[in-house]
Amino acid sequence: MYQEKILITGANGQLGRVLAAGLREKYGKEQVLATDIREPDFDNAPFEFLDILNKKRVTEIIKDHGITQIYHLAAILSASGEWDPKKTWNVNLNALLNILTIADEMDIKRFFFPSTIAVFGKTTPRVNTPQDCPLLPETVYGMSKTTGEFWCNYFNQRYKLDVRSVRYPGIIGHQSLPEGGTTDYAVEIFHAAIKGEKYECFLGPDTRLPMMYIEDAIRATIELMDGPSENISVRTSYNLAAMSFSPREIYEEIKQHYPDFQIDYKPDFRQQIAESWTESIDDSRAREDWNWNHRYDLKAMVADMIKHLRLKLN
Ligand code: AKB
Repeated sequence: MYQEKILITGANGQLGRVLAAGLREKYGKEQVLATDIREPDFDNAPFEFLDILNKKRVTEIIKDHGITQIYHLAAILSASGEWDPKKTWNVNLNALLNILTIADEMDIKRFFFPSTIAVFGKTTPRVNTPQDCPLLPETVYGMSKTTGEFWCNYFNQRYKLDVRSVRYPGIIGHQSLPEGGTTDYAVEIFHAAIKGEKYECFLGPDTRLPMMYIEDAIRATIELMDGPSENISVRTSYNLAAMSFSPREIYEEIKQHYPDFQIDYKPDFRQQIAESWTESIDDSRAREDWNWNHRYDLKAMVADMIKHLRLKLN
């Protein structure tokens, strides 16, 4: 009987660990191989160390485990990417090119590439950003993801590799604290509120960005990968949206649960990155092609985050 065998790279990150759990629920624990450069701290399911720049090891793992689908999540995010731009390019783009090439050579059935709102720049329409629009990213992370989208499209057009991708907004989840991103404040703020601490926000109060609850992000990923190939009309990356809010707006919503919660705004270098992105996204192509629909708005997301984090932190 044919069984999918799934490889996740960068599986210890904010998305990876929740995606691995979701895919294990769907395909069975042994069918999903998590890999990362860091040891996992969360479960004892199949795991291998993998430096994504080690092409030989990537090939061996795919071969040894009989991999049929790849979710290539390994990447350095927008804020930490600026500390070492060349390393970021190497990890985010050169490693992608390697694994796309291997995927094509080894007949991988489906390949997932996570893109991001960081592909947008100051020439992109800021409100209701369309699917097809000018991309002039200002971070090396955004540059690598934009170029990555073009390579994914190229591998699909030229070699018929079934590559699928979404442009994730900032992701909010209770499972872990994200590291190195510009949207990380939207998770950190919950930890401060629940611990009874004042939160110092590294973005200004009115910086609105597209955001999504992790439950929606994981469901979107699995639904996109499940859909029939002929429905997938975008092979660069789909715009994907759920909600948009500013630090002030999420603070006000959290205050409904924690009336004494306090916040200070001390914008740092991440403010400039956030300002180069857009505010809200038109994701109608995803909604038309594979019936994407978000479930969580700001209110529902805040209530669910608090419910889960209260149990975890208290
Ligand atoms: C980041 O802030 O770098 C990421 C992203 C929006 O891709 N969360």
